[in-house]
Amino acid sequence: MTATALQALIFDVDGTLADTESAHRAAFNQAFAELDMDWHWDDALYTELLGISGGKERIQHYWRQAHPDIKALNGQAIQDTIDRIHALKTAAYEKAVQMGAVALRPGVLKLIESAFTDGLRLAIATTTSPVNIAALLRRAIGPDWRTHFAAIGDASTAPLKKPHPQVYQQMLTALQLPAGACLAFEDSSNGLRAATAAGIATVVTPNSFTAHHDFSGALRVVPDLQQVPLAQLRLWHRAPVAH
Ligand code: XBP
Ligand code: MG
Repeated sequence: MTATALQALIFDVDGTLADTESAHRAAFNQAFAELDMDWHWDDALYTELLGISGGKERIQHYWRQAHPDIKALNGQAIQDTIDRIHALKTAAYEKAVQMGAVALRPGVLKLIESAFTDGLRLAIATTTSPVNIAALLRRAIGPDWRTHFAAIGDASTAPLKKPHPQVYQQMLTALQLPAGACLAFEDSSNGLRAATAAGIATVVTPNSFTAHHDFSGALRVVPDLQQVPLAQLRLWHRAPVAH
């Protein structure tokens, strides 16, 4: 039985708030094409590459895998190229989201609004870039989307990417709450490991890219948040039974 009452919900973004990875993959491929690179990430390869959190880290990992001769190049030239690819990718992704390419997953908006109305504090703990969060939530919630979130942790605040717990630890500090007063929502094993390493009980909603991941240690694994009202979350939080 958890002694601390539930006071905050901490949401991952990609794959949790919305099924974004197909749009991310398309944006990566668009950036490669814009730079006349003979790279193309299909679904199967991208599913594998999602084992690496962070777009820039994913590009570097693939570059090393696909072109071992990368070692001969100087580090700065590599980083400059990765930064350029990622900047083009982020611009393409932001545009796609603004055009409606991505929608919130079932039950997410209802939970955000009922939790906010009920006085729970909301936070975001993601690996992605701030511009991607803004594009998604501005379209899904509206221009005042930020007022719903007491704290936001992302690539600009947490350079140590999931499964490192840094971004979740930052949110606990920002919320000034113990891990026991929070619940996290994730879609991937990297995300689950990051949240649980920060001591936060985690509800997992897998998606087509992460259904094969190991979710041992999750508080609950559910197909989506549609059938998960706030009252149910409070019950799970009060009586945690690890999955
Ligand atoms: C998942 C990620 C991100 C995205 C791409 O983020 O690993 O890197 O795949 O976004 P989350 P960037 O923690 O929200 O699940 O290219 O901006 O990194
Ligand atoms: Mg995710």
